[in-house]
Amino acid sequence: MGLVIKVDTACRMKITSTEFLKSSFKPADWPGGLVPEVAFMGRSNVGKSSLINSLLSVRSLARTSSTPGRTQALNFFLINNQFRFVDLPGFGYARVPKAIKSGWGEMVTSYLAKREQLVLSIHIVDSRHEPTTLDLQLHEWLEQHAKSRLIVATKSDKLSNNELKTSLGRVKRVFSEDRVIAFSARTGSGRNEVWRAIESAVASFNYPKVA
Ligand SMILES: Nc1nc2c(ncn2[C@@H]2O[C@H](COP(=O)(O)OP(=O)(O)O)[C@@H](O)[C@H]2O)c(=O)[nH]1
Ligand SMILES: [Mg+2]
Repeated sequence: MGLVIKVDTACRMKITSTEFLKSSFKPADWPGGLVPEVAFMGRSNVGKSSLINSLLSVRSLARTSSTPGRTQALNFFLINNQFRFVDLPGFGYARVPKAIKSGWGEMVTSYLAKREQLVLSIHIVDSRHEPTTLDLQLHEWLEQHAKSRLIVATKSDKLSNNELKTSLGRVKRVFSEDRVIAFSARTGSGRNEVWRAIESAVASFNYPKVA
């Protein structure tokens, strides 16, 4: 199956359709079909839903995933009938009981480790704060498992240019990464750059040959 991704000259992804597919609590519930997937992860309240909504130019599609009972699930969205966004549960939220916290690891790790059509893991951090221990653990895991990954430092509008520069330098240093994209859901800054990364990850997916 060929894949055509329409972008305008500014390389802004043209969203023709977005559809909430389902919330899944176990691997048997993950949607079928070898459709490339981009997963979004980060600690609770980091701005994950706002990033997804901004990318999709909707006000509250990703809110679906914050309705009670769904915050611990993997939430799947189909975009342009061509690829999926997967909203992973936020981690490290203090009010979440320990049992659920460790459940995050198990369910998400199993998704990240086993999902063959996962083409990009977008790890969201807050540009104002030092990455947490859980952020470092997640990053290390993705690196060790050779997962394509992208770090997005969000809420960049809350910092001055100088502060942002310092912060991005720190994030790169802490994660030993060359690339961190600064993003703001408020101004849309960084949005096209995130889309370009998603676009090339999705385009890299090799559909299995159909006999
Ligand atoms: N100023 C600013 N606030 C943001 C940004 N992204 C998220 N927020 C705010 O941060 C809070 C948490 O955002 P949300 O997207 O729900 O985080 P999630 O828990 O990771 O899904 C909300 O009050 C958002 O309005 C951003 O880029 N800039
Ligand atoms: Mg959310």
